Amino acid sequence: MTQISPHPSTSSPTRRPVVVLGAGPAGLTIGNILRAASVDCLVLETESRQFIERRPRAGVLEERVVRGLERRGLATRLLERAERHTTCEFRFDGASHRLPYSELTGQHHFVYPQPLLVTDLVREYADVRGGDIRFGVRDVTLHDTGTDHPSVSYRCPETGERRLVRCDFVAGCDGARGVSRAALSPEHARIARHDYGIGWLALLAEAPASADSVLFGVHPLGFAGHMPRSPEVTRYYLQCPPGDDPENWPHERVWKELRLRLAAADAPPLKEGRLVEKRVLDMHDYVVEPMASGRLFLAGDAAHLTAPIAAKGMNLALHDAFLLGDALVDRLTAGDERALAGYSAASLRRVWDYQEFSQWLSDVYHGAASGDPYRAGTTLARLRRLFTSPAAAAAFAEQYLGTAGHH
Ligand code: RFL
Repeated sequence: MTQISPHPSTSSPTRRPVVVLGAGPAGLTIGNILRAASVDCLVLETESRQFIERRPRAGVLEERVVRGLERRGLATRLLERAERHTTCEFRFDGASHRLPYSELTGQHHFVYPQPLLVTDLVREYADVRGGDIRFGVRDVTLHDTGTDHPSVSYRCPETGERRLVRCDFVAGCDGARGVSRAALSPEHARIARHDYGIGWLALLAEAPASADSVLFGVHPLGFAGHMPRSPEVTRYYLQCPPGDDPENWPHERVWKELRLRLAAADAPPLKEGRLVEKRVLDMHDYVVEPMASGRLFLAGDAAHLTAPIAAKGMNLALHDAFLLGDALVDRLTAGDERALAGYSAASLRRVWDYQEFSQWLSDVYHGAASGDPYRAGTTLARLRRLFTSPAAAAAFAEQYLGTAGHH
C-alpha cells in the first residue's frame, strides 16, 4: 500500500534527491555510490551505529561481489583482512568429500564477517565521503511514493520531533522487518513465499575453525554446518524443528550433535568453545515482484529473503545495491532512465536463480533426515554425483560462486 498518511507538521522540511531507508549492506553501499557521484542523500537507520557495527550475521562473499565493491572503492580493508576460500567439504556416509570450487570457476569465496563490512561501509559513507546518516530514528513513514513528489517522515530520537524529508526517490533497504515493503502498491506488487518447514539452530562459538573450509554435514540426524568466521569465532548450524526453543540446546547437546553430524573418518576433532549466540531460524524465503513501484525501489532483504541455506542473502543485497546505486546515479546526473526502468527485472533474474539453488541445496542438506527413505536415497545420489561427475561439480560450483549467466 502506498502510504497516504498526512504529512506531519514540521517547521522546516528538507529536500534530498534520495532518501535511503536502512544502513545494512544494501543501504550503505547505495549511499556510498551516490556520494561518490556527488548525489546528495540521507540514510535513515532505526538502530544505533554501535549496534549495526556489531550485529553478527553473514560472512561469505562471492568474488564477483568483492570485485564490485573494489571497483567502487569499498573493499580496501576487506581485501587486506578477508580469508580466501577455495574449497568446501561435504561429509556424508562417514567420509569427507572436498569440492574444489575455485579450480572449477577460477573464483574464490571471501570470508569477511558482516559487522566488519558494515563498519567499513559506514566509515566510508559518513566519515570519508561526508554522507548524512541519522541513527536511532523512530516511526519511519513513507508518503506519496506513487507520485513524482515522494517524502519520508520520521521521529527524531533526540527531540522527539517529527521531521519530513522531500525527495525524488526512496531506496527501501530496511531489511526483512522494515516498512518499505508494505508501502508497495498491492495492485502491482506480488509476494511469492516458500516455507521449508525446517529450522536451523544458528550458533556462534568462541573457538577457532575446526577445518580450513566450510563443512556441510548431511546426516540422518539432520544437517550440520561449519563456517569459519575469524581466528576466534566460528559459526555452526544444526538442523532442528522450526520454532524450537534454543534453551532445548544446552552446550553439551550442541557439541554432541555437531560431533555426530560432522563425523568423518580421519577428520580431526571439532575445536569446541563457549557458545556466544544461539538462535533458531525458521527457513523461509520470499520474493517481491516487481521490486519497485512509483518512486520507491526496494533492495536486499526488503525485497527478497533467502534462507541462509546457500549463504546468498548478503551477496544478493550487494548485487542489488550496485544495480540500484548506479541506476540512480544515471538518472540523477545524466537524466538517463533506462537502468532504473530495468532495475527490478535485472535484479529478479538473479534472485530467482539463487532461490532455485537454495531450494536444490535444501533438498540435499535435509533429505537424509526427512524420515522418507525415498528422499534419503535421492539425496545421496545427488551428493555422490557431485563427486563422480565433473559436469555436476562444475554446475554446483558456478551456482555456489554466483558466476553463471549474470553480468
Ligand atoms: P539488513 O542487513 O537487514 O539491513 C537493514 C537495515 O534497516 C534497518 N531498519 C530500518 N531503517 C529505517 N527505517 C526502518 N523502518 C527500518 N527497519 C529496519 C535495520 O536496523 C537494518 O540495519 O538488510 P540488507 O542491507 O538487505 O542486507 C541483507 C543481509 O543482512 C542478509 O541477507 C544476510 O545477513 C543474510 N545472511 C547471510 N547472507 C550471506 O550472503 N551469507 C551468509 O553466510 C549469511 N548468513 C545471514 C546469515 C542472515 C542471518 N540472520 C540472522 C538473518 C546468517 C544469519 C544467522
